[in-house]
Amino acid sequence: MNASNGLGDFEETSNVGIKSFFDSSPPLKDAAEIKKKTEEFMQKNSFSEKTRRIVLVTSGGTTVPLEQRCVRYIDNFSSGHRGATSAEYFLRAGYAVVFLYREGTYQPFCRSLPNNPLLECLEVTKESNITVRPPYDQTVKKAISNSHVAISCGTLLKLSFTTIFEYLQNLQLIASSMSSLGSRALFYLAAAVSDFYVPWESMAVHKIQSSSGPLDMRLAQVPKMLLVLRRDWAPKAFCISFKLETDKEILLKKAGAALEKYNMNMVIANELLTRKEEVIVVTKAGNIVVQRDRTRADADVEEPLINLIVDEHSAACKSLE
Ligand code: 9Z3
Repeated sequence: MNASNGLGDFEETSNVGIKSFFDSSPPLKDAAEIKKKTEEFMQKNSFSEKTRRIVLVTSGGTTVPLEQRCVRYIDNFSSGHRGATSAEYFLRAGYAVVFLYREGTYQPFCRSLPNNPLLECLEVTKESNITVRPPYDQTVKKAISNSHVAISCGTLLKLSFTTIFEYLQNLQLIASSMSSLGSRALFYLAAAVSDFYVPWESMAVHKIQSSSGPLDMRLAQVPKMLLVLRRDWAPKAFCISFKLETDKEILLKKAGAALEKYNMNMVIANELLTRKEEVIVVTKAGNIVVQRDRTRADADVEEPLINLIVDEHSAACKSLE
């Protein structure tokens, strides 16, 4: 549902549109618990022995339910690979990471596990013990220990979403608790966010019946939250958004327009088919092409990308000191 994000499209960015989006959204389940966890995480990484920079990495696509008791929904393409990989490199660079991910998508440190790790990696021995089956033993050990270390040290907080309502409510909540961090906060918004949705109050409660004939449905525009994020929720933070297109011709034009319009520090432009090979970092100072190291089969484009971002974020923090 990102396809119609045309440059000239009408976009609902007024405070009224944003307020009415949140007022009419179904309440976020466990909001109090999420707020508590997020605030504890900010505290821990701000006032413990080591003050860290903190990044929110969003990952995966949002869904748009068509029924309140949802049987059908519209989805946004994103496997979560970009977000999960980037989270790993941010952790390596010493950041504390809030990983806001779509339920069921890739997780940090688990990218090289097979699709069904429980059944494919484990086996039951003759003595009825469970062991890791070769050749997965090293991969599984590394995934478990890296992930457990990051969570138990308090440098990785994982929160999940499925719908556009959950995603935006989480974003607002996390951004508000990151606003006190000033320039130490970094937003890396790689999630693929729906542009259109069915407002909760106009949504069918029960499963839509096919016997009623062809479905005619009007979708409302999701208010653009990047402006409010920048202006109200976390004005001093370093903000990076992504622009995904399938047509190379319009990609850079649209990324440049988003940079200006939402006053982002960077927009990362990527094309669907080449997104794991190359991205273009669009900034006010110019564009930088970032490619993965093709001499190494397992090299990620996120490795040079996160190095570049960390340098730029450091420079921005210094200039504000
Ligand atoms: C991206 O462009 C991500 O890089 C991908 C990553 C979704 C392509 P995967 O998860 O893919 O590794 O499979 N994310 C942002 C896409 C998006 O919805 N951007 C909006 C837009 O293009 C702006 S928020 O209008």
